[in-house]
Amino acid sequence: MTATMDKFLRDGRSLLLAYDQGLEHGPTDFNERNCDPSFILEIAEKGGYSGVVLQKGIAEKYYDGKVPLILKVNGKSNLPRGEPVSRQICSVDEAVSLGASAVGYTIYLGSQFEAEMLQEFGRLHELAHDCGLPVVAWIYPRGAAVKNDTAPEIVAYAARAGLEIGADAVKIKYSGDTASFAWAVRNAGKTKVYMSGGPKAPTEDDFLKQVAGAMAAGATGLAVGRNVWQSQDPFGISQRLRRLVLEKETIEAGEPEAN
Ligand code: FBP
Repeated sequence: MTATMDKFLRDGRSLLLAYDQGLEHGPTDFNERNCDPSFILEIAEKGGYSGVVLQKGIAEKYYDGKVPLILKVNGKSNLPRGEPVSRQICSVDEAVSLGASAVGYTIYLGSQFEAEMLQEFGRLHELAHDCGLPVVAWIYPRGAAVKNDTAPEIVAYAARAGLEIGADAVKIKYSGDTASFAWAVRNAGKTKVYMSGGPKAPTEDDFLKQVAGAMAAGATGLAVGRNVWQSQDPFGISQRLRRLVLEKETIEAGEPEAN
């Protein structure tokens, strides 16, 4: 069976709000306001997001069905040292019962444990598609073999790997400029490409220029977390992102430092 990202697309574009950082990074990312999952779901709904990304514990206790859910089914903390590996911690059946419209899985391409993650992804892909759920691959080249995870050839490799392994959408880091990101998008073929937000940019305009660069390169959209819910005005920046991504407004694409 095949599965599509259609539920997350509006006129070919999509804006996702990511909130799995509590596991990936810990509460160091949070403040009094954004550590509350209900606040994030409010941003997702009122901000007009196409989807929200949660781990299963948050989905189980807080998800209200107002915005389509991408359930992250693997994850890890940032405490272990050494080569990164992220294993599956939630089944496709659980994702379905939690109301997910897609599942997400992170692969650290280039890690010593790449083979384990690729194999697990293969099985997940089969089971998810059997249930009609699309699969979003977070492909983050990482580990001792990867010197620069935002180098254009590495970002393009991540995009291509997404297509090769059957991802319906791939989430990759920005490569720093429109031309090199366009090459990554080209290599992803029919796999949808989402730019990953990254740590909070020095200014909102810096971030928006980066997003504009990714959209000009042909990306489907953006999967963003910290640049929205760490903002002083999460609803304001959501509105600017919505215009840029979903309403196809154009601003000059800048070339800030890649994250
Ligand atoms: P951000 O916009 O906050 O970077 O979120 C995107 C994301 O992919 C999250 O889904 C994930 O938790 C995080 O980045 C992982 O960041 P990293 O592994 O680069 O520290």
